[in-house]
Amino acid sequence: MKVKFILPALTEAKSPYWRPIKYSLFPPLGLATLAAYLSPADEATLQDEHVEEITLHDQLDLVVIQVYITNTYRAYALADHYRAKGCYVILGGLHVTSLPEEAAPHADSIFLGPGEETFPQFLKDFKNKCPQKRYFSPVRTLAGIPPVRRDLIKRHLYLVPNSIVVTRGCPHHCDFCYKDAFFEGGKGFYTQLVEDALSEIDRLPGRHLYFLDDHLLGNQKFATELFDGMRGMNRVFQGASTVDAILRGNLIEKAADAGLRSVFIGFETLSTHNLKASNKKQNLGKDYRKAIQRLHDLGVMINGSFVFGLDDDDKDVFKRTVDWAVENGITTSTFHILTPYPSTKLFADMDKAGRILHRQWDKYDTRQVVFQTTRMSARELKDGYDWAYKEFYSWASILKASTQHEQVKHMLKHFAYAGGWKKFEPLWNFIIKSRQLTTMLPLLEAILSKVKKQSVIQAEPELVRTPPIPLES
Ligand code: B12
Ligand code: SF4
Repeated sequence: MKVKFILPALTEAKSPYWRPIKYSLFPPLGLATLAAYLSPADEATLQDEHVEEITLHDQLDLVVIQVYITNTYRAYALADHYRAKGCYVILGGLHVTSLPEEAAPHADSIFLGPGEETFPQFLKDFKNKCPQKRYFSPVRTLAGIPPVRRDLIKRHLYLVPNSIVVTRGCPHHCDFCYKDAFFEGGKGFYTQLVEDALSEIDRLPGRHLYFLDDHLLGNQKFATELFDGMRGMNRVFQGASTVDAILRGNLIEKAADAGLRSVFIGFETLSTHNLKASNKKQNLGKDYRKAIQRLHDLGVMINGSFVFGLDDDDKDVFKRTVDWAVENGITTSTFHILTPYPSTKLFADMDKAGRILHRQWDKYDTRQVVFQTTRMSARELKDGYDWAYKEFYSWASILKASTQHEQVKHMLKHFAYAGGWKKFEPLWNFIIKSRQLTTMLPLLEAILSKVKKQSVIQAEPELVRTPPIPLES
């Protein structure tokens, strides 16, 4: 059987905001995960429209398309194209799960939620010529999943070919997050077996890993065993956590020992009212500064995530937030305009209150205002968001934030990392176009080298001037 897996381009990849470096970061891990369920006799290809052109003239038995909110229209167009040619087309992923009725007319079968149970079931049904129209599985486990088909990933097209997920979901329930909608009807947080996760890590070449898990430290027992197992594997890695997990016990020390060098943290807002209103309970009453200090002491850089436009935000929120991030030595920041994804509690509440301005999903990219604001106008929100990015990534701010660290090496790394991410766009474009991305990997690994507490005098000589990889900025 001939099968093609497609990650359609987010429409934005063609807009003036398009940043080649951002879309050449990670390969389509979800699709490579699904491809592992094919039989050895099947012929599989995987195409990621962010980094290559989709071949449209091929004749296939099965076309598997992943739909995110921002690539929805492109995904539907590709699905319609292949169905018109007589190929069997299946659609799944976050947006299909949120709005199955919208997706169904574009597919032969649709899939709700994670695919580890439903996709192999579908393959059996398909081979027996009795595929269902809709698949949903309340069973959620990662025990015994086959190894991700990394052979289908064109590694040379990505800066971070070694992206990995060892858990699914998150233990928390923030109102604006995709998570509860996607995992509805089954477990919302579960992990791989530690041995399987360690084996997958072992199979990955090089040193650098990027864990794309929503909350790598979310299950204390699993994370402890994972980090213990990773000690001595000589890895450097990046991942995401919450403030409370960083403050709890000694897990973060174990993570740093295992090679954690930069962490994505959802601070989201400095307002207690906003935290309460968003059900972001795990941040409530938590000492952000203490968590930051702990990470800095461990030499771990921070990518802070912030949301603008929550109901308690006024026009001063942008300056307040940027000043705070700079003063606290946050290395990179990811700012978002609040975006109500369909099927979230936030969307339901806003829809009920008549605050959803439109349903053009390609504009739901966290850079545009799609809802009725309260304490400032939509224009003020958009301008403030743009200003925050500009201000945070000005050389003056980067310099000021870098000098908040105690160790010289940490200061230099911070400066190189933040500057490299936002200030050398043309250079990145050149590197991507000339297909040289993989040559940057050793530099990335070097910049993520360990900062030792005493290293004020002994800064390691291999410090380089390169790439940062904040997830969503
Ligand atoms: C990596 C990533 C990216 C990467 C690239 C994506 C890639 N190469 O896969 C980059 C950095 C480019 C990116 C960009 C953006 N992203 Co993003 N990203 C992620 C992230 C962190 C991980 C994705 C991943 O690999 N997951 C792990 C794999 C195993 O899971 P999966 O992909 O979901 O696949 C599983 C299932 O969905 C299912 N499945 C998927 N497709 C199909 C198809 C079929 C047929 C079947 C059967 C099953 C199936 O099976 C898989 C195995 O279970 C997710 C968060 C998350 N936890 O998923 C956000 C996430 C997907 N991103 C999101 C958003 C909003 C964005 C941005 C708009 C944000 C921004 N402001 O920058 C931009 C897009 C900008 C634009 N141009 O429009 C949202 C999407 C919300 C939604 N409802 O669609 C998420 C959920 C983050 C969040 N918490 O809100 N992102
Ligand atoms: S902590 Fe992060 S991943 Fe978990 S529910 Fe909240 S926003 Fe989503």
